[in-house]
Amino acid sequence: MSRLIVISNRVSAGGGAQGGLAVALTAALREMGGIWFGWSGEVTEEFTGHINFQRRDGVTTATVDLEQQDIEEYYNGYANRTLWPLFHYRIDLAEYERDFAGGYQRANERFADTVAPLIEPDDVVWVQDYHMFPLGAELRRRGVENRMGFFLHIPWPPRRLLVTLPEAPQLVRSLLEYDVLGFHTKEWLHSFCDYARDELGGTIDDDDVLTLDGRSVRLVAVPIGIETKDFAEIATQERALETCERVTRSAVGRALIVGVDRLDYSKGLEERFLGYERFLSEHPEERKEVVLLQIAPPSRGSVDSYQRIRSSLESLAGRINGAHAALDWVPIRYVNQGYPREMLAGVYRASRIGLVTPLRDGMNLVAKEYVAAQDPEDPGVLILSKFAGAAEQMADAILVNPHSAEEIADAIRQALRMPREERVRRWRSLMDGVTREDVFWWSQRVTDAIMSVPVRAEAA
Ligand code: GDG
Repeated sequence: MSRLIVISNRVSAGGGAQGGLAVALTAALREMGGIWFGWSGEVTEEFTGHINFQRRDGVTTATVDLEQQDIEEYYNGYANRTLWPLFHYRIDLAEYERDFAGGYQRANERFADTVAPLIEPDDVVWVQDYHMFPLGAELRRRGVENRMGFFLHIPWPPRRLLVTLPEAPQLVRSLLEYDVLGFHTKEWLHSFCDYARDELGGTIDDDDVLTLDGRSVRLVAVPIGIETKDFAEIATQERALETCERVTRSAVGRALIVGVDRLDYSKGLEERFLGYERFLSEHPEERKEVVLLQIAPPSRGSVDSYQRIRSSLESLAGRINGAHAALDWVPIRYVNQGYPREMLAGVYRASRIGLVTPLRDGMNLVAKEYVAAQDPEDPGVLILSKFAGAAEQMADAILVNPHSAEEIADAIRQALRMPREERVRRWRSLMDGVTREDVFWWSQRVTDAIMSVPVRAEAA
């Protein structure tokens, strides 16, 4: 029986506060047995490769500490200041530094050195996300012949943008060492194919198998989901209902519009505020009927562009509130902190509109959580960006162009006026999708795809 080796930048801390991805990977690891390997989040004076093993929730985790220079160049540098902006189409923010690229490669070699001895012959290796593109190739170099898959949680950028990355050809070639490459959507998969075909001369057959330099890799589009059943249940339990009531009371009869996003420029928060401002200016009669509650826990505070977005949002919220507030009403409640999942579920349930308008997003799980938390008898309306991966599955949301303040304003008005019957019909169809294609469905489909690849040693 094959064990599963999950490799990702960070390993879940376990416990009850985990997000959907951690829950799904933990479930897959529990079922197959195996190890979850990654960076501990800690810094060490000198890299030793010492592994800290722990057993949590029936899963073995194995973590290593990194040197400060690795953290600066690999994590804060190449991952967060080069790849993240570029893969979210923001070449204006991407920094192309050889030191970052070098540190990224070095950290991946260190991960490979450390994890390779833990991998047994029958194990299936599943690497997660953009921090670890070259890890598969580094493992192959160390003689690992196991079945290996990679899943990308963010978009794959269009070819015309990717060519700005000096290391793109090597990075993409290194991906050929995996057996399976997973993306959330067909769109990201096709962008990958465009690059591999038009820049590198690869060929792609009807089954989405890419062949390049004599190597073949299977491409799959499998959208990640949430732990829908649990989340819907949480939303009806005491802590969530308490929060729901508290937030509803604080809105004193007004319709709540909710946004929940890590404070990140990809999430379109400034554009969202401007769209809401447009709604307030265009519909003065409806102004005092709504409140926007934006929850935005800070992330990656050490990277400059994140500090910039934080101060820009603060001044935007201040300006909008200054221009529109009344004695008994503030249009935007902007909360710069995180809340436990149970409370988030309650906030979603209390909100008449879920406003999810990223400029680019690999998938976007908030959209799915919002749907799962609704009261089936009186559900709210999801307004969703066309440019989130989730839009491919969620056609019954009101889909908007997040760059257009007018479209956001129109969508808010449409949602506020939507009759209950239509809200129920749209929600039912969204909820069916979110239930069918949940996070367990996702991890099963991806692991099945990796397991169906013949083992190299046998194939040879
Ligand atoms: C990446 C991709 C892709 C947010 N605030 C709080 C909180 N959250 C939770 C949400 C949700 C998660 O964080 C955010 O997930 P998203 O999918 O929206 O976005 P990213 O963090 O950018 O994730 C994304 C995802 O990977 C998975 O593949 O969908 O496209 O960018 O679960 O609820 N959770 C708690 N308190 C908060 O205040 N507890």
